[in-house]
Amino acid sequence: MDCCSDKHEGHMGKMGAQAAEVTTQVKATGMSCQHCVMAIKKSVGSLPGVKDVAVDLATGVVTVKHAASGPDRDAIRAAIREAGYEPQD
Ligand SMILES: [Cu+2]
Repeated sequence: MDCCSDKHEGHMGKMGAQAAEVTTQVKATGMSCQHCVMAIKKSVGSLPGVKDVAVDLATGVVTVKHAASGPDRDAIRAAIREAGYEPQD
């Protein structure tokens, strides 16, 4: 039964969710406390397809776990900017 399972990840829905999950990291400036972390998490987390958002205050790196289908890097950057912070890359 596993002869072609690797070809079906893209349209297996829930079953393939784990394998289809990707991580995007965007560096941002302006974050200084837990309030900022929450603001970023709320804004980025509201994008469709996002499963988890982590913010490292020390490095300014926002780590987003999301579906392979999206959101793309630009959408994440836009959400960070919308929350009031400046994406750097
Ligand atoms: Cu803050």
